[in-house]
Amino acid sequence: AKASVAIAALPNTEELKNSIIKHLHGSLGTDVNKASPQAWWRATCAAVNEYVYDGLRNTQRTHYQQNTRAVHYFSLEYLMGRLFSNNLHNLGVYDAAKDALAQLGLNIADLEDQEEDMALGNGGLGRLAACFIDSMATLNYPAIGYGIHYEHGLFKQEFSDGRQIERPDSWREYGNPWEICRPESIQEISVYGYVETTYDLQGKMKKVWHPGRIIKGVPWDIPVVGYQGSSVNVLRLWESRASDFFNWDVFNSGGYIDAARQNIEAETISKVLYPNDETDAGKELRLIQQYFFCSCSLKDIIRRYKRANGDDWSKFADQVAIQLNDTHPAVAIPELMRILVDRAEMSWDDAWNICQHVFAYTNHTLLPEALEKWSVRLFEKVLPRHLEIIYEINRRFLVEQVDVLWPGDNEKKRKLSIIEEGHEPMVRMGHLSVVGSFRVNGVAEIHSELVKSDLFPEMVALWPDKFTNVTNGVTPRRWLKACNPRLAKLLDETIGDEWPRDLKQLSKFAAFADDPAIQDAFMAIKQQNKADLATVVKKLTNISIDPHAIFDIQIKRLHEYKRQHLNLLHILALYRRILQNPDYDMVPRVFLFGAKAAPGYKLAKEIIYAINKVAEKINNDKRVKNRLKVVFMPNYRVTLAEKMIPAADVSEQISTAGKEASGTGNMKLALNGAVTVGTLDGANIEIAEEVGPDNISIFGLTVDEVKALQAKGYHSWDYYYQDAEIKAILDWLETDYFTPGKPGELSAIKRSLLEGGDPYLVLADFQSYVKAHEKVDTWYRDQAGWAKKAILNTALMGKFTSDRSIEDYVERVWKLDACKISQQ
Ligand code: DL6
Repeated sequence: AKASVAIAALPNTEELKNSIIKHLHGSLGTDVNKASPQAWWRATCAAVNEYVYDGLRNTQRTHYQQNTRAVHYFSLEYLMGRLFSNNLHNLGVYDAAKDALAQLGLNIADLEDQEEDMALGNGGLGRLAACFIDSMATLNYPAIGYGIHYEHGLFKQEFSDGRQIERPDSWREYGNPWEICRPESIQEISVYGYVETTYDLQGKMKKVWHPGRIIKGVPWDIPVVGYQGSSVNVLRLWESRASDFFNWDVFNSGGYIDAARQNIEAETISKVLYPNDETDAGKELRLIQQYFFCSCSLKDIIRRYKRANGDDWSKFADQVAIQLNDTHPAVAIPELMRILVDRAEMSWDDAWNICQHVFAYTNHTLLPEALEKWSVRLFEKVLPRHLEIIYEINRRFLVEQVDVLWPGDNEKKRKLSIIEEGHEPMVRMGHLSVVGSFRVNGVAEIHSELVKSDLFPEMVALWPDKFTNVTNGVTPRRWLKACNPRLAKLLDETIGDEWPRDLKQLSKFAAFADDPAIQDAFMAIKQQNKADLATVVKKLTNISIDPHAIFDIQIKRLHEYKRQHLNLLHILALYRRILQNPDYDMVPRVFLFGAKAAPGYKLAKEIIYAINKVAEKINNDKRVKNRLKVVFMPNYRVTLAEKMIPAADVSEQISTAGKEASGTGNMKLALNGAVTVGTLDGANIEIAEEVGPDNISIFGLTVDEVKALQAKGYHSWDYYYQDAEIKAILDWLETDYFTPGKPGELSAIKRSLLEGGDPYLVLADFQSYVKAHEKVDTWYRDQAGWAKKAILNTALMGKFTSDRSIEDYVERVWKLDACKISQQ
């Protein structure tokens, strides 16, 4: 019932062909005889944009006419990947475009490869934001994504003798056909300076912030096309520039160099995405990035609100919901307070009442190192007025909330204070986010429980109804329909074509799990996808892999808690068994990795190096007889994920229980028919509930067991001394077997697991993990049985669409109405 099509008429093959040629001539200034693939790609994008813009205009006009309540998604990261095939699929013109291009003598896949990934994010959090904006447009919810228009996205990864090298990512060096600059909506923001306390004639105190610098925010809009053209929403990304006003002054006084320097400083703000874990470097710049995009976005929201509602603020909280994607945009809370109290001259109580009905906060991690804190000193320097506002929010919170529930309890006040005391006092952004929001959610059932029990138990006592869960999801348009067209076609033929917008329909596919014809078709598709991936692997790494082996895939950021080194230890165990027993019987396995390590994260980079060195040895060892292959794919990103996921037999989701908030790769892989080897962590638990114990291989300690083991005292040395296999593998890594002539090159892993205390319990889970893989090996030998498991994984993944996540946010948090778009 919600379906509506924002675009009046979609093109057929002939019309698209004509439009592509028209743009080749009229927009690109070239000709069919000499156009490069890049020019063809741009001309095709321009042809597609004619329809996208039609939908965009209709959507924006309808929202304005109906004065709709909207959600504003504030995120420092959007990991969009490529938009070409996604937009064609969502418009429903992919086949028409493919045919049009074929008639012009072009292969659509070659044009797809012309596009750089839009990698404005690190990993799960940024990719989730990208899936969410797709779903919000598909479900016709009025929504805007706000973020930063980074000049350089996440670094490109290369390997040099197995070591990670980072190269800059200049994704839009030659422009990006999907974005529109909107100079008419430029905003100016202030930083630095000092605060003056003044009094008016009635003796009323007023704070005046005299900023030290003014920066211009230039918005770039990227249309977000909903599936079947439902709505076309906008992702608005801000680029920083020096303010004209400020620059002019300096320039006039003869300071050419100064003016240029100030330009560079202002532009630095949107220059680079911070790879997570780099928080120590450039803290000041990172805080300014956060404030820059929050302030520009709030001003943009207020401008739009005032255009529809004038100066009457009474409906603001009815019209505006703001979702904070982690604490990165938490500074939006004091910024809105500043705008309301200092600029709109509202009373503190009225302003706070608005804030508390506008903001909601999603927590994405429990890892202490990822919970943001900013030094009071830094805040005072960069945002002096905001620090005062945070102090006042905190004072009232401690007096009016904490002291009422726990009178005179200073320990509680110390623990709950937004300001952490100590040698270097800090602003706790998590506390600020909880205090300033009306809803707080975690991203999987278990994670939301841990947010309540371990992270914010006192906040729960203060506001029990504030906390909720929204389990993550992924868009089935990109992560099945577009990336796995063969499986999508089989689904269309067996269960109809409604599943991309109603993923629960997939459950109908379960009825075919025992059907030999569908089993054969499903496995044949997997085989073709694996053969395609083998070609990509050969091209990128020069390693030959056999598509008949089990493809066992671990793709995610590199982090100790995600335990790529546990996977490596298992590979070493298999290799050792093969060397000890030349007839060791196992189904041939290809272990594939894809992961970037934060540039400053030493151990993560050592793990990459070790995997590459072990891979080199195993892949060239004739005695292995192809039972084992190990591949580390360079430069893992969305586009590579789209090639790896459809080809996976086994999905590695092996984090220490309690550490992975949700995971979304786990959902994408299972959706494409991979069987998970996983711990009871994050959304794995909910995946296991959906697919049932016969179709997933669970291992390892549970959250409670992890806590109990750590409470009693975990001694990794015990596992080393008591388990001969563990000891042999770790000792092996210290020799020069994998790095001839250079013993000790791979010893970092052993050191962290023994001297370092093995903080993520790799050794404790090792044998259980080995058994989980033995189970997979046994399962795979029965091909019909395996086909059934794979089919059921796809069929029972309906819960994990991001459409369901968005409906949960709408119901539990945003209270939005869908808006049917009318055509002009
Ligand atoms: O919620 C999206 C994604 C989860 O699926 C991952 O489990 C979680 O690790 C990730 N969290 C982050 C943390 N960043 N910060 N802050 O990326 O979020």
